[in-house]
Amino acid sequence: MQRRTFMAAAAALCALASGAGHAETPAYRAEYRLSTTLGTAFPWGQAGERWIELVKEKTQGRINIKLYSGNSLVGGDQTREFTAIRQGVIDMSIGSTINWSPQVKELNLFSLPFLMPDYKALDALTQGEVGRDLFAVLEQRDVVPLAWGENGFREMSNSKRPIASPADMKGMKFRVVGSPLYNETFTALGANPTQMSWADAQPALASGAVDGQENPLSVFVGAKLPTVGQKHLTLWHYVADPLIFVVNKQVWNSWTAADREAVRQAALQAGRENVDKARKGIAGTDNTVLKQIEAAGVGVTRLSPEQRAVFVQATRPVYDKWSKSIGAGLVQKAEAAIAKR
Ligand code: X2X
Repeated sequence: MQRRTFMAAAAALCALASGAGHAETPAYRAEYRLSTTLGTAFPWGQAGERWIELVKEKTQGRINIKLYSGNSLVGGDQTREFTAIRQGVIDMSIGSTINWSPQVKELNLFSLPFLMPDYKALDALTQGEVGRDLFAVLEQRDVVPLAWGENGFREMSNSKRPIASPADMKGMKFRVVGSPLYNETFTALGANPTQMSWADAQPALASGAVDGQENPLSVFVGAKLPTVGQKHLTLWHYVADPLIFVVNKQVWNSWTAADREAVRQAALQAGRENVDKARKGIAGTDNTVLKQIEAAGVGVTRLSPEQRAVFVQATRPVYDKWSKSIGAGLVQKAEAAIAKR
């Protein structure tokens, strides 16, 4: 009896030793691929660099990551990024909610026109129950969401004239991003929107094929849009796109628990730093970025509450229609969180 117990225990120990050996030394790849849309001239690309650096440090070099900005792993087509992460073409990403919304309809929440009046409203969503709900949606799609970052509030610029009312946008050609919601918003305002990738947008603006665009001020400045004739800027705060740090689920599962935690902590830290950087010179009392923009000869239009209300009213049917596809429950939860902020 004693002898049998001993033998069984010895066998179990052997199995454990070989099994544990595998668990502790999974096959790590020499390099993992991290996708972003914007490069290191922008807070977004810098967040990628920072995540890479922090992961390397926290895993003592066990996880090495290379940055592929410009969505180069999907030929520059940012609307294909989410699918590529699921398929394992991309291992990790810091992606905009807008770019993933064609596949994850709930992410259109942040693109509902005039849902979020200010940064507190944006934070109430990403840092609260709505943010957790959205992470749960992503978890069901073979990606592991780790942290929030920020592209920012998207302001409107054009080469033709100042815009203070939808009437000023009549017939104007706007480049919009890859969610049909944007086409509908700009159409409701009387403009002529055309959807294209960011890679195509810059030459289109430079050649005058399109008159205007909408992007956060950090992008307006980083991409030097005043040098391609974008001389009129309207601060209307109509939508904001947060960024989300994710890892492909299979890749995630191939790492040890300790390394996963290191990657998560690195994402949370890089995310916090990214939000601060994205708001620098734009939010609160620090308006150095706006001063820089005005110094470059750009006319800045700030909407009065009455002027803003006209835009809100004109886009309300789009808001109502898209609330249904996003999920009425989620939209109501978001509205309640914003009202309470
Ligand atoms: O394409 C854009 O406008 C950009 C860079 O802001 C996004 O990727 C959503």
